[in-house]
Order: sequence, then structure tokens, then C-alpha cells
Amino acid sequence: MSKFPIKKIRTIALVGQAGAGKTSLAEALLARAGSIPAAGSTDKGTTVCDYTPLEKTHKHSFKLAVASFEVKDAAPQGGTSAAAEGGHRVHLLDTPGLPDFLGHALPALAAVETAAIVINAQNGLEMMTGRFMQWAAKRGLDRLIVVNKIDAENVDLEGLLETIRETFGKECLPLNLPAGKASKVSDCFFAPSGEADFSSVEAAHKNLVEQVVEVDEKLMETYLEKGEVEPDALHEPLERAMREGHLIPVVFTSARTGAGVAELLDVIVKLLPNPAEGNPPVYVNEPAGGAATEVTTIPDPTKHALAHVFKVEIDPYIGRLAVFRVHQGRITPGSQLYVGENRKPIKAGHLYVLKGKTQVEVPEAVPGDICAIAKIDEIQFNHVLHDSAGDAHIHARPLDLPNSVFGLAVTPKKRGDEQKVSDVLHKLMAEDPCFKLEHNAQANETVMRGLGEMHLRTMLEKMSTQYKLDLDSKPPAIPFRETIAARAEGHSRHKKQTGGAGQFGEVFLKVEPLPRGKGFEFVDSVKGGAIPNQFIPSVEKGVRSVLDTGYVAGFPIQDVRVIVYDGKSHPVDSKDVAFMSAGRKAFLDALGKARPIVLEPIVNVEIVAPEEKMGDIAGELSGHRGQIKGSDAPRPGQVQITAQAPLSELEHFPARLKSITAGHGSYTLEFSHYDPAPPLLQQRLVAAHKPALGAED
Ligand SMILES: Nc1nc2c(ncn2[C@@H]2O[C@H](COP(=O)(O)OP(=O)(O)OP(=O)(O)O)[C@@H](O)[C@H]2O)c(=O)[nH]1
Ligand SMILES: [Mg+2]
Repeated sequence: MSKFPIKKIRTIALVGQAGAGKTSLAEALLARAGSIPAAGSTDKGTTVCDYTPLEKTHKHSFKLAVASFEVKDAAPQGGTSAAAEGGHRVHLLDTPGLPDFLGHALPALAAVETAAIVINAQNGLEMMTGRFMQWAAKRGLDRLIVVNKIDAENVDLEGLLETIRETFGKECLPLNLPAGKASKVSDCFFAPSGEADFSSVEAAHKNLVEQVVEVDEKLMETYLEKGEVEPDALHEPLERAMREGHLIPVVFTSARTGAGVAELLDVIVKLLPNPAEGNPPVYVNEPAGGAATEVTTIPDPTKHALAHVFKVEIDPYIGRLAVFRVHQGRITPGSQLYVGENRKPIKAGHLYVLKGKTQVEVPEAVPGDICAIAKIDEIQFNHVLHDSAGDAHIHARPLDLPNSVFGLAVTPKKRGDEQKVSDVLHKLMAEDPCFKLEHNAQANETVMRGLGEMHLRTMLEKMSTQYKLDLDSKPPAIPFRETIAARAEGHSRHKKQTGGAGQFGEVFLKVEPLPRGKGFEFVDSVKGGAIPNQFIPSVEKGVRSVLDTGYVAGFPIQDVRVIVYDGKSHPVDSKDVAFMSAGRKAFLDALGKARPIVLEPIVNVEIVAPEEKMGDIAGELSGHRGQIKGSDAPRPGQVQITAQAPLSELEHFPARLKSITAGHGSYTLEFSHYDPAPPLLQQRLVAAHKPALGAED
């Protein structure tokens, strides 16, 4: 029997704009619950959640941190153990607010019942506020709005509450209100009696009750008759109202002064959903060859186990830690667990509950629990852990992570570090689903991909400080291509007679352009064995040997058809190498006459930015050969622009967008198609390649 029955577990993700005070709030809650002696500070680098060296230097969270703690029923401020048995287990997830680290923030939404969207009272609604409100709703989570920093100077809390309700709807209702010039808060739900700095506690209470009874006809009748409902009778409909998005409670806090923190802890324990009350997380069953079906888990420890790995951390010294949320069944150190589709089960081993980097061993995990297991290399991010071989095809619902469009080509500063660098890059990739690696064979480049410049710079810094590996970086090569603009003929005779056996092969071929995106075709239309059948593959090999290195500018050739139609052979001297060489040279001969051109990649760009920046962004794009294709208004005050532009023109776009929108813009890029590069760019690329071309023959 678990110390904490499912009904006494709460899971909450703190999300929102960078600097809103999420990590500080986690700290204040931990201290208030008596889980740490006193709250640390992100400014001093002394918090439970910002435990990595980089976070301490930059004073921002860069990864998801789990802080699990107990709230004792009788004495929330570190009471005696006698009260502990009746307590609650809270799994609190602190996430980074910087958009470059969304790969760590979004997975938190897959692990919790409640998303607490933290708003900085000084700044009001910010870009990430709205985005997290939407993402949380899309995943069917209960939402709680926390207005933090109520102690700060010149904040207009009344105005902010109005803006919240105008922007996110009338279902956003305060559970408490600031009082005593924001030095404390007055409860509007449980015991509505105090004073408030604005509005009134009674009115707020009435609004809450009226909103909640709307989801329950019977209760509504009682309310209309008597004008009040027993608080206990409100619990179930309140859970339902939150689950259905019919109520989004708002609370006020100051992580700095502690105002509203005890009350928030109370809300967590008394009002937020337990794992059986939240919207059930959905898995999908995708059997090979069969149709995918949704799987709704049952938060029951007696069923077979299903858990989702939403975080993997690799410590340079301790090794791999896999953090998972149990949705169904029970996991113990002795559990035999299957990892995704692997056939061989693993033994769970020691099971830990996390408090930042501290691991506390626990005997079991039940639905709602967020736990970790160590040193099992098979477990990767997004894996499903299960104890029934029949569940092998159950996968987690996609997380809808943003595209990793920003790239940097990297090389180790020190020769001989290549293998170490590659190992560490793969570790970093295992930890962050938005950090990717590509190898561009043509330019012989290793390209890191991520969500923005800061994302990749942080990775480089991490490699340097934590792994002592330094890398040089530069913008990645643009993947230009070559093709032809006309049909042409090519011919080559390969003949060598030096002493003993000779070499002979002769090839006639035609080249013609193919429609864009069709790649390469090789056609054999030789009649009467003019080139014997066994040598045709050699001719093809010779032709293909040109494709990767190109003709005019050194880029891969595409969208070309080669038709070999005639040739000559010699009964003794014809050999593979002779036909390979003749094929290659005949193709080069034809390419030279077929008006070879350079193609450049065109990308679709989608930008979301404040409405008033539309003109500046359009100007920036059209100044770089971009074309606006359309615009839309996803939210009031925001504009979404869709455009196409050559990738080669966008090198400075991320920085430009950032400066135009003061950091409030975001963009995605996606490959669209290839177009001929304009003449000046063609000439530049050809000129840059000239020296190498002379080397042929
Ligand atoms: N005045 C005041 N300052 C606060 C409060 N909470 C946090 N801060 C300060 O705000 C700054 C940012 O706080 P963090 O807790 O690091 O913010 P965060 O939301 O975790 O930021 P990211 O990790 O970048 O997403 C720090 O300087 C905190 O000391 C508060 O309630 N009042
Ligand atoms: Mg933080």
C-alpha cells in the first residue's frame, strides 16, 4: 500500500514567460511546505530547480526540473511526523520560459493534470503566456493562472485581472484577491470574508459559485432557491468545470514576500485535480499495419503498468536518469518493464522521487507519480514503459514540438577530439528533443540544429564548461543544387594503348531536363549491343560519379535524365574502367552544352509577431527577395505572416526579427522547393568554384 493514495497526489507544471518567477515560486512552495529550510534565490544560484552550472550563471532555467514534496495535512509548516500520514504528495515541474528551450517545457504538459501559467505582474501578458494557455488547453489540461510579483512597484493588478479576462475569457475568475497593499491575499472561495485591494471578496465568491453551478443543473436549482451552496457540494462540479475549461481560477502570489504562497499550497491540495479527476492522458495504439486507436488509461494501480518518459538527463559523472509519469498500474524496483517496442524487458531497479538534483528512494510508484530510474541506457525520451508485452505498440500522443530550424556548422577546435565531440553531441541530443544533428556530406559539415541562436550557443557553452570540449562554429553551407536548362548530346571515347592489354570504350548519350524535384534518371536505349549489356552498369556508374560533385559550381546535380543510345566496344580491350571513364566524360561533355545552372533552396517562412510590426517585417522580407503569401490574425494584437524566401537570404533574419519585435516575434522555416538562383548569385558561386573545375581531365 502506497504511503500516498492516488487521491492524495497532485501534479502541476509551472509554465510561462521567462522571468515570471516560476523557479522562485517553486522555491517558495517548497519552503512553505517545509521541504527545504528556507527559499533560495535564482539570482544567487541557490534554488532547488536551477541546479545546473549554466542555469546558475545565466539566471534562467534551461531544462525541466522536478520538485516533489509532501504537504502535511495538520501542520503545513514542517509539522511533526504524526501528521504526515494524512498528507499529500505534490509533483511540481518547473520549466524554462525562454522559447529556445521549449523542447524542455512542452514535455512537462504530458506529465501533469494541471498547468499553472505564471504571469509576471510587472509585465502583464507576454508572448509565452498566451502560447502556454493554448498549448495547455489543446492537451486538455486543467489550467490555473498565477499572477506573481504582486509585491513589485507600479503594478496594476486590477487592470491585469481585467486584461486576463478580456484575453482568455470570462471563465478566468479569482480564487483570492490581493489585500493590505498586496502584502497578503484574501480568500474568495473557502472562507470569503476579508478585505481586498480592489473589487470585493463577496462579489468574487458569488462569481465563482455561479460559474461552477452552471455545469450541474441540480446544483443550479438549489443555488437559485437558497442563494448559496454548501462548499462540499461544490467540489465535484468545480473539478468538472476546470476539466472542461469552464473555469480557469486565478490566484495572486509574491514568491519574494511569500504573500499568497500558503494559499496557493491550499488551492493545490484542496482544489486541483488528483490523477483520477484530471482529463485522462491519451496514448495511441499503433500496431504494425493496423489502424491507430486512442488508448485512455485508467489510474488504477492493479491494472498493467503504463508510464511515459518525458525527460532524460545525462550527468557527465552519474550517467543517465530517465524521468517518467505513471498513468496506469504500479511500478516497483522489482518490476520487469518493457521499453517501448523492445522485446527484452529490463528490471526497474532503484526508484527515485526527485527534488531538483536530489534523489529520494521510494518503494513504489502509482498513477500520478513522477519518478526516475537510473543507468538504463535503452530508455530514451518519449518512450512508453509497460509491463505487458501486448502493449508494445502503445505510443504517447505527439508533443507538437516546434521545428528545429536554426543551424550552426561545428568543428572541434582541437584535432583528435572528433570522437569525443560526437559522443557528447549525442548525449545532448538524448536530453533535448529539439536539438538535432545533421551531416551534410557534400559540404562535409556537421550541423547542429535547434530552436534559435541562444539554444545552440548554450549547447556550445555546455560542451565547453561541462565536457571541456571547444568547437568552432559558422553558419551552415546553403544546400545549393545544379541542373540543366536545355537538352544536349555528349560523346567520349576512352582509349589507352600502353604496352600490354589496352582499354577501350566509347559512349554516346543525351541529357534532358526533368521537372523540378524529379531527381535523376538513367535510361539505356542502346540498340544491337553497340555497348555490350554487361558494360551498361559501368557507364551508369561513370555518369553517376558526376552527380555529387556537380559541373559548374560543385553542387549535387538533380532533375536530369541521361539517355545512353550508342557506343562502341572492342572484343579484347573493352573493360569496366574504360566504359566508366567514357560514361563520365560523355556526361560532362553533355552538361557543358546543356546550359548548366545553379538552383537555390526556397523555404516557407511563417512568422507570428505583434500586429504593428507587420510593415517592418514585410519590408525586411521583400528586401531579401521574399514574397508575402498571406497574413492572418491568430489572436487579437498578433499577426501571422506566411511568406516564401530563398534560404540564402535568411542568414540574418532571426536576429533582425528579434530586433524588429523586441523579442516578441517567432518564426518557423520549412523547405519548399528549388528555383534557379538569380544571375549575380550564379556568377558568384561559379567563380568561387572555378579553381577546382580546372582539375578535371
Ligand atoms: N519582486 C519580485 N521579484 C520576483 C518574484 N518572483 C521572482 N522574482 C524575481 O524575478 C526574477 C526571475 O525569477 P525566476 O524565478 O528565475 O523566473 P523564471 O520564471 O523561473 O524564469 P525562467 O527560468 O527564465 O523561465 C528573479 O530576479 C527573481 O528574484 C516576486 O514575487 N517578486
Ligand atoms: Mg526558472
